[in-house]
Amino acid sequence: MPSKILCALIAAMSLQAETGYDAWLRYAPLGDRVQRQYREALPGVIAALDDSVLTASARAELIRGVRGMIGATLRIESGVPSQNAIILATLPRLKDWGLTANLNDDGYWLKTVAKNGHRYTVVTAPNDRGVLYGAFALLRKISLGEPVSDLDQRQSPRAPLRWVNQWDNLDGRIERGYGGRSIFWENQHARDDLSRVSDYGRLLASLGINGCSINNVNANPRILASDMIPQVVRIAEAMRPWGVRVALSIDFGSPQSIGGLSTFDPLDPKVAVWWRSKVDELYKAVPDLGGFVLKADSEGRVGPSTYGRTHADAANVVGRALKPHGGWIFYRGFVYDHHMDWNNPKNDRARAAYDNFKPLDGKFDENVIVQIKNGPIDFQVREPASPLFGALERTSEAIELQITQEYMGQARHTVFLVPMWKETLDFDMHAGRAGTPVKSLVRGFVGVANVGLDQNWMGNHLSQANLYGFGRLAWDPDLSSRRIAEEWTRLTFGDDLKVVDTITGIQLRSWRTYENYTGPLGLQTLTDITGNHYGVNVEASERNGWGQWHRADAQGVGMDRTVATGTGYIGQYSPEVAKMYESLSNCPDDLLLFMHHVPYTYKLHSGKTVIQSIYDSHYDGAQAVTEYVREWKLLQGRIDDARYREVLAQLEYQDGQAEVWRDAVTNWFLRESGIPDEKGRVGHHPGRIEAESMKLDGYVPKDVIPWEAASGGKAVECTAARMCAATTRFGGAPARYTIRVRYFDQDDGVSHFRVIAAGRVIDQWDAAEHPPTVKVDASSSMRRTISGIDLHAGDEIRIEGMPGGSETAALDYIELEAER
Ligand code: GCV
Repeated sequence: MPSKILCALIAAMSLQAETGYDAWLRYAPLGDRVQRQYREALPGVIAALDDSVLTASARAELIRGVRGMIGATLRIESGVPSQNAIILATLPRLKDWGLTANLNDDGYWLKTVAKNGHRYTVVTAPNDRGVLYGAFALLRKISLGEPVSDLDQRQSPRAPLRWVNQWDNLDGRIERGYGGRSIFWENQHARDDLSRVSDYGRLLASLGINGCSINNVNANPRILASDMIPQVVRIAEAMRPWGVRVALSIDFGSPQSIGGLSTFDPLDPKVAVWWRSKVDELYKAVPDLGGFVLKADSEGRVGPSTYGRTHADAANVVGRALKPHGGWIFYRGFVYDHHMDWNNPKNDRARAAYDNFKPLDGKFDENVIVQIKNGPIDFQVREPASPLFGALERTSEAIELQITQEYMGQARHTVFLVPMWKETLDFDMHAGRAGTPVKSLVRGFVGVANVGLDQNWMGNHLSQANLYGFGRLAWDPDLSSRRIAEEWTRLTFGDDLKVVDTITGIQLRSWRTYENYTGPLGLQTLTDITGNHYGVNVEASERNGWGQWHRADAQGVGMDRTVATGTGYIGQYSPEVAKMYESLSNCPDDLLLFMHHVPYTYKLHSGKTVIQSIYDSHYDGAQAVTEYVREWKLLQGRIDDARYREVLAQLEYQDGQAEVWRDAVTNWFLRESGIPDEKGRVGHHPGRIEAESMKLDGYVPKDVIPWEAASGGKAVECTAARMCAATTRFGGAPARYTIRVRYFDQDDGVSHFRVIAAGRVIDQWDAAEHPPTVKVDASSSMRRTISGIDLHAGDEIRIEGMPGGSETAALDYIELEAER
């Protein structure tokens, strides 16, 4: 076949619809020339010298990857082939090859070895898990077009414990999961079909992740019931070929609730015996169980405080049961009082982790890991590094990062979190000496992943980059954000330079963008914190016990956490760090309002006042998302159409949501501060016609709560069981216009909308999305864009809404913009 035709065929094949299921392990065919080069560089034979399930997985993966990318089928041989070959073997198995390497467990060595006149591509490691990781690394090299003919690459993971947590409930729902229902559980049982679990294990192994807890940290005690153990066994079997140790989240009250004891006091010998026998029972069935994750005395979970005992008492009684089996207990540092008195200016949730755990430093057993969220609050859009990282000197620590985007747009917004995580990992805690970045202090990395049954695992193609990025950082926290973003993009969408540049560019800007339109300057995500953690609700954090206060009032904004006049939180850092945050003049703008309460007129290092900076960043953030849409559209035809369209729809939706955030937050601060936007944008929306000011037929005005969630604080609702209409007469200059209709689409029905201009139906659609709300609020606010409409003075514009289910076809406004 002529090579041109072949190339075209390959190009067409690689543009076939993709679901995202294979994520970064697509092994898409490489170009013809590259395939030829790899066929020459790679042996055609493969041999696994260890008799191990993991090595068998490594071999199968290499065969699969090489076939996919290069179109060659590796031949399996046993023993050392007397021809060029890929050899998979642990280092002890290669004793007489003269190969020695100083590698940590799970590390690997890719080495080209000339021996007996043959060339061997050796994938070796201290343990079989490392061999598996080496196989994935070799495949990654090929996918990225790197040379493989003369290999000598040694890699060791920085931290031995690299786990993901899944917050899956036994009924199949996932707390804060945005990619569908649980791959593990349904109806209180492990799913019959666990093939997704095995495929998840493969994704995790490709990143070097070696542990996965399979149920919610808000744990159902039943997970430890004897009849659940066979279910856990099945899940562990599905993960085992990928070297992923399964772990369980446990409830601290279990000795009582399922053990039948009268107590769960950690110092009661009966309780210790119960934990030992339960753990023995589990390990008999799952000998490689990773251990437990424990959330105690937090957000309503029971804990040692019931008996006046400490977190160390609690962690150690469980840890001692796990110890003989090599199991770990990850004890969560996320302990705080969610009934704090908000009137007391000295109260501060940010202090809680340090206040609870610092006094216990040195009292935890060796197999206890205190699992600390990256920041002191709760996965907000920007937080400083938790002071606890620098404070525990004689206790093992893990950093907990949230891959699932709870406060980060819930996979409906593209937010690449690696740059944020790196800021924490690289932050020097000055823990006794300079040069102690968080990444050097932790023994473990934990990512709350919450993948689900959706074909693309996460609910948004671009969100997969966060799982990838977490795994890569857990392996090597020195990797740059750009490198990770580029790698992921090339593996996931191919090598087209325009595609790589565009997607990498969007990803790298996306955290700052999201911060700009949600909560800049350390305000934290200004979302509905007592509700869905998604849509905007500026005051939801105030006047309640949850402690995510920003303390905005008419004069100023921010939490005073200084030692001098505030909560004293800053004093939990080492003196060097505290010095930076304590003084207004040294505190970085990005965290100013997290650390200080200042007047709106306070001048930032940027030269802007706080209020103007809030206005500007919201406009910048929303504008940046509009730009993503423009850039993404230029990729049409360069990636498969299915993912092109799905991501486009997601970005267009995000664009509309960013506008809601922009308007809501800026209007809220305008009303509160009374200080106008010096650029005249806030509160002025030329071309916008509020639905409540239109001629209404059946529609009735409604106050939206919170008021900032709707333009002018109001919407109109169709509460009659018939079609309603809102009509206006066009009074502008005749031209071609884009009409944007801002309406509401809740998750409790399907309304139908029709737009008629000058007597012609110009658009109609069903409001059938599933946003995380049944209310008319910011989370259900949607935007429909209709372009190319010629309007003349006096033309009637009419929006018709037909309610469906409990949905009321609510409307906020229309906006007309002349096209250029
Ligand atoms: C699993 C936040 C989340 C909760 C989560 C908790 C935790 O508060 O909103 O859903 O509970 O963190 O990390 O334990």
